[in-house]
Amino acid sequence: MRLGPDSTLPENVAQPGYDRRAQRTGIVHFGIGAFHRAHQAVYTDDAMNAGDTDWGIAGVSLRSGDVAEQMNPQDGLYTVTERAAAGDKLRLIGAVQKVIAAATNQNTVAAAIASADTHIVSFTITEKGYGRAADGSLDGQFANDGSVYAYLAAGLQARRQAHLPGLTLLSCDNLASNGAQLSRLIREYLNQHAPELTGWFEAECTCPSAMVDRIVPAATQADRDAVADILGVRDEAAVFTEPFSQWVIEDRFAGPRPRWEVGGATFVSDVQPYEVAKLRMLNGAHSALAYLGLARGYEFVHQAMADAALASLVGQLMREEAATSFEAAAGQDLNAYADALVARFRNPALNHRLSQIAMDGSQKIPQRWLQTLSDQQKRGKQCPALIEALCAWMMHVRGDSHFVDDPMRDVLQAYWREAGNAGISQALFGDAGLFSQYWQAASADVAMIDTHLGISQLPRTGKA
Ligand code: CS2
Repeated sequence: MRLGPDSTLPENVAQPGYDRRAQRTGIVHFGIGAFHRAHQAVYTDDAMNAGDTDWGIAGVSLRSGDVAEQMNPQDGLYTVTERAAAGDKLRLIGAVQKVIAAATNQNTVAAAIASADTHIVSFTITEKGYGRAADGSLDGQFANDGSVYAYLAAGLQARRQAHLPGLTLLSCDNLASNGAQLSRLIREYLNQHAPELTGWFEAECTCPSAMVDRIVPAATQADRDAVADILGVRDEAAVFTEPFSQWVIEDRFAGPRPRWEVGGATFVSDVQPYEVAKLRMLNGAHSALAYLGLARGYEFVHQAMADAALASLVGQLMREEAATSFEAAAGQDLNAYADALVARFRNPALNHRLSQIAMDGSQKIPQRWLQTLSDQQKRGKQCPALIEALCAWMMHVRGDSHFVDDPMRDVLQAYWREAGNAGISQALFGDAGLFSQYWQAASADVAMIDTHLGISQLPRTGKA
């Protein structure tokens, strides 16, 4: 039996306290993966439990129909399991109403965006989903019919024609200044494909930035089996996460919004210090653990953290390199933040795979590492921990003995082949290097990279 509105669940599983059928759809969300279901949808559920109405979520899945198949037969219902050493806590979430598989339902997506009930379109489409070229502008090839921008433009066009007000377009991905980036990319898309909409978009829509945080390891079959044992029905859309959750949102909405603050979200005029702290400290440490940990044969984050050498490197990366690279907000205690991150990484109940974090490194390291390196370079400070992590990433993408999951894999491996071991640091981070717009390595950095890569011990021809 599948989970559904008629399922009778055990008493210790918290359930929506509102009438789901009486809710209109107020939010269209692109990228309805595990992260959204464990984060923004929970805050929305909290707001609805507190009495807010008409913030039901229509999820859009861009890549495959899998999520639609997981969620629609369950009427959008799913459970969130919070995992801590002390045990698991389950909760049923009712905020998601349906999932639209975009590829086969293009008009339905546009109609959802153009509905008078919709006020917010939000996004968790991962770093690569934004289709940014190396310089941050819109990658022309990406802006095809199946991109998020094409769906958005069709929906906005219909909205404008119906004389409906604009929307809040809310990025919830781990990009620096995610709202500003989204706004720039949409504008570029519209300029090229629907120039008549650009003025309306600029006048009527807003793109607030947001810092989102919750660790959500990908669910396994064993996780879902364990939940079925507890629930007595199968939940194919179940998500598993940590107790911690944070959401800091720039208070710049084009229209109404749910009271997400009921669930602990905070609204601020400037998200940047929170976003930068999170990207450079949490995500920066995560990526370091991923590449260094995988190279040492670990599988999960908590295992890598149990390695004293790695824990110490991550401490140095967060406290001495990342935390000192930017101006904290008033009252933002970065040392306490680092302490809390260490405790979260050590959560033994959360099997967070290093390989999940290692994915798409080319899209992640600019905002997680390279911007720190660049800011510290301006202060004349070296970052040995980050350099060590960077080397582990370079070796990782060379992919000698494993599959590399990264949209730039072929480019990066061609760089390795062409530049060879002796030239790779320059090719990637030198003058005109592939990533030089984020950070250009000084000669001392290049020397450090070469030492770490053990250039003299490596075959000088690189990968065949
Ligand atoms: C992780 C993030 O997969 C990754 O790259 O660093 O998904 C991380 O778990 C979240 O940003 C935590 O909020």
